[in-house]
Amino acid sequence: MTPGPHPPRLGAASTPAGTLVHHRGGPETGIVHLGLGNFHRAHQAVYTAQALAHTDGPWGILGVASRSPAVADALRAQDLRYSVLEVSPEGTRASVPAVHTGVLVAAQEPGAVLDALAAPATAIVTLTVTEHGYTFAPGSGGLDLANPLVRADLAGTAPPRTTIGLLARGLLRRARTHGRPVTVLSCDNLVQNGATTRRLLREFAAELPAAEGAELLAYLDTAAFPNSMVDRIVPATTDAYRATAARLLGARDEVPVPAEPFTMWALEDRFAAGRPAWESAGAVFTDEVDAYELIKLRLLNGTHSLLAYLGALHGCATIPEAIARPEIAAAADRVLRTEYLPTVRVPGGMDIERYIAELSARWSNFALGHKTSQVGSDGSVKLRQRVPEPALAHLAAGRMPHHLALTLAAYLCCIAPPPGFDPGPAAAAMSDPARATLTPLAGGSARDFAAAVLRTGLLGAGLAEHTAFADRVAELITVITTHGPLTAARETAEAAEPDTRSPSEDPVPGTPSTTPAH
Ligand code: CS2
Repeated sequence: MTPGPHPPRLGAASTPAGTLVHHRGGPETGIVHLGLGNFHRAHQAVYTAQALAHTDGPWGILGVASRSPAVADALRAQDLRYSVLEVSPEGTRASVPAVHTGVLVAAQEPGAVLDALAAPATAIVTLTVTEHGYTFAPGSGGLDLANPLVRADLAGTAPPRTTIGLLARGLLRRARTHGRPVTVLSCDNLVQNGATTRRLLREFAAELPAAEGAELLAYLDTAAFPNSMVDRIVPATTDAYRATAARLLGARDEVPVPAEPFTMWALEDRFAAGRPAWESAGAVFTDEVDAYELIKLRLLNGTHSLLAYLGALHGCATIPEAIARPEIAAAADRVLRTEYLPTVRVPGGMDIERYIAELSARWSNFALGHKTSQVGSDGSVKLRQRVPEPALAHLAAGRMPHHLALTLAAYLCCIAPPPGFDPGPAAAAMSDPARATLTPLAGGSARDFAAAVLRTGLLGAGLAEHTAFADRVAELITVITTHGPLTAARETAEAAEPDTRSPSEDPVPGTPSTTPAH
């Protein structure tokens, strides 16, 4: 479609019919979603729209942005419409899920958000608030009771500002008004995301005054917290994507969401009050979510982190640029196959070789141009989910996980560069809540730096005891800062054992063995 010089704003009247995923206007609201970012709008919203196209139901989504009003304002100006741009080397296609029934900004309208969470018609509360949004205490994985925002939410004298506080207060209100059960479905990249959300809410309840805490705990026992694995690479929107949306829609969309064609969702079928027919949109309901989760968190996300940090240090703005460097591609392949793969179990029916082949193709999507700075951001919370357990498993088996050490070394060179080392613009553009804590540690020798970082508990407690691992991280920091990331990648490959065994012949003790692909 060719837009005129001034295409109209996208809205109900200007949405090209062929782009609508489903055609039923205004489904009732059954889902309240916290986190109105791009990932939700290209993943769960699309599955829900497709499910509605297949089977009608009260599954409209009320989308809640945390603080920034930008997306909510744009959606309000567009009759809650936006486009998903599926970007591949073959071209781009646009679709309009049209599944949202309202939008709110929690920081501006906390009362309305609490009302929505407590509404009897709300059957599911979904979350995409990023790893950072769960207010974990650094290192421990528990709720950060030292965080002033968490403390304020516990005091309850002002409207809640953290996700856990908001959820706790909303669920408490449910308990007090009608007590109907609800499902809380985390769609973030956390190990056991459902169980983790439940645990954090229980920790919050335990800090409340006794009667209130008991009331919340009793209600939580009636709620469901299925675990889920979510997967779709979704970059940030740029003006170039806005121009593409205008070209494809003949209408101006201020908040289009670019996404790769691949999409995957595996979840436990434990819902307290019904759910959309997401399976009709390709979601996999399975009892093996744990296995899917670890495969995703390690093979995809863990390797992604290494690509982002090495790539950024080499001056690559995007992941496809990074993986086009043979040294970086080789490091990614080695960390994936020899250090992550032996620590996961492949669920029945999953073709792991195909999954791995797809990963390389997905990372090489130049048309999508996923930024290294985006993947590299919030590493202090992301790496905790990806690196320590596999590293500890290898160390316990008497093997040095050289490429996991390289991941950490490259991360540190990006976020807390040793004095005199310039990691480049992509690294500088990475945001990370731990920058302020880590930067002062980088002043001394690389050895002291790596050991001090592990002692912060950033990667959990276990790794700090492994001085050999800290020393390996330190050596690689030195190689990166003196000879660059490509030399570090080459040296890591040389130091690592040759990649001759199949992981199924040599599982890491204590982890389930990799079963052959089906
Ligand atoms: C990425 C993920 O930013 C990151 O850390 O690894 O956002 C990744 O793109 C998604 O999990 C893909 O599903």
